[in-house]
Amino acid sequence: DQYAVFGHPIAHSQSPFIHQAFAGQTAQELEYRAILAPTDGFAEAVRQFRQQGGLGANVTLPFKEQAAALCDQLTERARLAGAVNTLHWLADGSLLGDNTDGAGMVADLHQHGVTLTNRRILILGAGGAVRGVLEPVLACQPRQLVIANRTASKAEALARDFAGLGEVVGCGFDQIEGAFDLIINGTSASLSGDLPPLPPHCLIAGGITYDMAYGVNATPFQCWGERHGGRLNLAGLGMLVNQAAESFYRWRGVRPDTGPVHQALLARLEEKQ
Ligand code: SKM
Repeated sequence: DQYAVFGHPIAHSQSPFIHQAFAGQTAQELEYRAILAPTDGFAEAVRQFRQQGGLGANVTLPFKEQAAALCDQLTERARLAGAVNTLHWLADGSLLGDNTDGAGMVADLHQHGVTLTNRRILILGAGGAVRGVLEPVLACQPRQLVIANRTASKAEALARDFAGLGEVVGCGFDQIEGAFDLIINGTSASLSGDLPPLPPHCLIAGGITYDMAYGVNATPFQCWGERHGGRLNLAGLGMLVNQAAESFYRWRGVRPDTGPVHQALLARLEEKQ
């Protein structure tokens, strides 16, 4: 049985390692490979993969929106995300699109004992990564979700799109008010070390920070959390493993144990460094 991840670039992807580990653990016979699709040839690459017997695939940057357009049906969370990271060909040959990124992040937080219900949450950024996780976050019913972005109007527009799902407001970085139980970084700035400007007391004492990005070492946003009294300052490697587990479950009907795979992945990244 054949699965793959499509992206451009794709060499950095840990998905083949993660899914092969899941397959070994659950005794599923499958192959999972990384496919570099040309930037203007995503649909064609997917068509070829299907023709060669592909049953499902993950999709990463920059193809998630194009993947959504390719599907016959979308899950509600993928429709709201406007993006698909999981393709699944159903028995009738139709293509279902799902987005497991937000569920993966929420599962990672839950595994660390962090619940979102009734919390005041700040999310930084208003791009595709943030849009992709809003439905699962709001499904946990936080007390309030504030989306902050350099360009306030983009955050406000995103907040309006999700207003039906809970208490959501958008604002600029300079308009952040009060303190939050949890701050999630969904800007890509973190990787370049360029953190969004945050007011000094926006994290409650003993609060939680979560960087959707990951690296071998602590990300600049994790370091920010440590400096500002964060009790737990997580990065996105757990999200990566958990979104993969959600995809794997959709394809195979089996829930892998993410803990040992997360550990193995950490060891692998450290070794590569
Ligand atoms: O949404 C995930 C995607 O499923 C796989 C991935 C990767 O392989 O790096 C990253 C995220 O975009």
